[in-house]
Amino acid sequence: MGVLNVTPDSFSDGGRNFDTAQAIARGRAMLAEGADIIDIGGESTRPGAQPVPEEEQLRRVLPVVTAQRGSPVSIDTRHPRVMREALAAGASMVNDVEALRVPGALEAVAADGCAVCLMHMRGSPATMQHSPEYTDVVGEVKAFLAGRVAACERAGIARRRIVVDPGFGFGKTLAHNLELFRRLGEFGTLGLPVMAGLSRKSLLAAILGDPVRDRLAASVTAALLAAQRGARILRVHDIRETRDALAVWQAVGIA
Ligand code: HH2
Repeated sequence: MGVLNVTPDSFSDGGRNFDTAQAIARGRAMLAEGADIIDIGGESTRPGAQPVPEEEQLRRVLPVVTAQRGSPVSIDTRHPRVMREALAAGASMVNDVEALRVPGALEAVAADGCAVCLMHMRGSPATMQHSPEYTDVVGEVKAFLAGRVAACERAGIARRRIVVDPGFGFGKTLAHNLELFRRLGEFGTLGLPVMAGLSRKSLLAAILGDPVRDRLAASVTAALLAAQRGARILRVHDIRETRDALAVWQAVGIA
């Protein structure tokens, strides 16, 4: 899954694809590089980010979603109206960092036949990195996701439409992120495909001990390790490099 943030302030590609024509070109380039899905977002959810009004999100994302019609497009939003309008414009997946907890989100997804990614986040982007605490991070994140899957099923969203994501960097310390990463395979017991988003995240900078250093090699390594731990969808900025790493792994095999 290729990340396409049509935002001025996303932590990694903010500003680069804020222009509509630029965003459309980047989406096409990612497909050409081998992305299977383009994940289009109009609101940064980086730590400390403030919400973007729905009207402004729609202005940012709708022309880009419409232009990618015919290719698999996911809309990265927690706002039900943005979900509905992006689905009407041709998106076939909703990727929600709030796991459809905003009132009206379950109904927006249930009314469509789209796929959905339910992600775990503790708190909100504005506050999530203020000393998050867990007694058993893997158990708590899994229980949260299982609860959201049950809520989806009650709302009429079939399990076959659902993907789950532990939400790396969303209300977690480095130790929490590493524990989740090490034990990512345990999410397989939920019986649903797992998505992992580690690309260029600050947890990689923390591992490297350098906040400004390029995170490409670390991101590709993280994607490969996530795939080896069973992740079925990798949410990444660098498509070609990630594809190359996966190709080598797949050619060698897992034996
Ligand atoms: N991470 C980000 C945004 N959406 N969705 C899922 N399912 N999983 C993730 O890990 C995830 C996500 C944050 O990354 P990015 O979109 O690159 O930055 P920003 O939120 O600043 O736009």
